[in-house]
Amino acid sequence: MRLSRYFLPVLKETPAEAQIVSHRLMLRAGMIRQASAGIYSWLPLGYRVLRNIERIVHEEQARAGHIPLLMPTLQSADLWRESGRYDAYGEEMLRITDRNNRDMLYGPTNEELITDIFRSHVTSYKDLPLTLYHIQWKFRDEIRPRFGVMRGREFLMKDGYNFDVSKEAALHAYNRHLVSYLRTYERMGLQAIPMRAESGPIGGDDTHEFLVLASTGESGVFYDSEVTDLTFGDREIDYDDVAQCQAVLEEFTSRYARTDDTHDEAVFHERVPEARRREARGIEVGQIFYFGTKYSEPMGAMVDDGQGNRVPVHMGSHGIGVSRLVGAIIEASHDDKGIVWPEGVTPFHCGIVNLRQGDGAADAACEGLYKALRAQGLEPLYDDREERAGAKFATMDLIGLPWRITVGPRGLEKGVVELTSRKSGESEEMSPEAAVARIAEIYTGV
Ligand code: 5CA
Repeated sequence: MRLSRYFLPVLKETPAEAQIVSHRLMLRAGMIRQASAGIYSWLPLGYRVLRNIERIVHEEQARAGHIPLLMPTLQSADLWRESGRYDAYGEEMLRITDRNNRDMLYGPTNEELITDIFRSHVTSYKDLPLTLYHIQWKFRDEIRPRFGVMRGREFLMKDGYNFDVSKEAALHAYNRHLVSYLRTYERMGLQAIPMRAESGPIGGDDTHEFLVLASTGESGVFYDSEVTDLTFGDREIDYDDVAQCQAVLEEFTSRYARTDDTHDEAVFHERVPEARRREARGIEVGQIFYFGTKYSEPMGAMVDDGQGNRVPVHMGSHGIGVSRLVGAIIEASHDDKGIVWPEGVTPFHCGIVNLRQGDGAADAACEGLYKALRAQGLEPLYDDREERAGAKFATMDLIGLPWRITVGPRGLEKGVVELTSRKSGESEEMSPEAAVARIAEIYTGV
């Protein structure tokens, strides 16, 4: 993309309404624009990051054997009356009446709708196990929408639902989700720690939240510092292997790590030596639940269990805060100049800064780099504007592309351009061909 033809409305001033750094940077970098309280338009740069997060989520769900579909945002109130949640959900639910006076709602979550799909089509244990998921907008009329996309009213969520014949099988689905989430967040450059949590309006006893440690997080967390040493890495997982998934769950959840809802000071002191006790704040970027037959029983989602009985299916639901993640990644990765995107989610793979737009050699070198990078399947952002070098650098630093190639007449006389890491700030001179090769190599396997 050439910046002169792009739509990147960066702000010079720091917006006064934004209280936390990710919100400020998202506004300044022209990623989002508030449409009304807690509701945002995703401008082109922000939309690219959102799509990258979705892509990683889809890829990791496919790896775990989960099947994508798409349910609507608007739902019929009648389904929610069947589960008993229509009245119970309270003020957070946006209730709508259509022209025929039918009660509708903008879905805050989809347990009822997916259970209705399931019960209409599946009747036998032979069709199980089954996990269906979608990535769709949700609406929760939060009392205090704040921090930009972190606590929105309209927000994008990946929500998945498993259907299993027994509790045992459903707990494997729970473990499988935990494992696949660890991999998903790591690909986004995040450490998200599974912590024992409260299930709230979704229900059930087994639940973990995934938290990214950040001082601006809305959740209080208490944990054994050893949990921060764990990494998932590129281990091979067979998602059908019950013992392997269970072992990963145990590895990542056996140490004390709880949100303030479930924290127990006495247990914390008993289980964790003082030097390893940590109290901090975290951003909840996902949550997994096992709630058994809470929805299948009242809604009649039954299967033949192979022994002549019709039994309600065991279910769980599993969510990832897709739009919240954009903010969470920025909270975890920025400096005083702007965003520092992890390679997995960056909106463009690298920037090209032309220090002397209009200079024949500099223009030709930039064009050459631009084409060569694209030929490698990479998307560079080429700053081809007639701007001062300082302004171009400031924009690149603000929008946080992990790599920048700087091209100027002086370097070109020596046959070199400069490759700079946004994270370390270190630069290296090399030929344009070497810069392209280096960037292509960096993104192999990301
Ligand atoms: N049905 C279940 C799992 S699919 C569910 O709704 N879970 S949830 O309530 O925990 O939401 C899943 C994730 O969505 C949360 O972990 C959080 O990351 C994100 N989320 C929840 N509320 C908001 C909000 N108001 N703004 C942005 N993201 C949110």
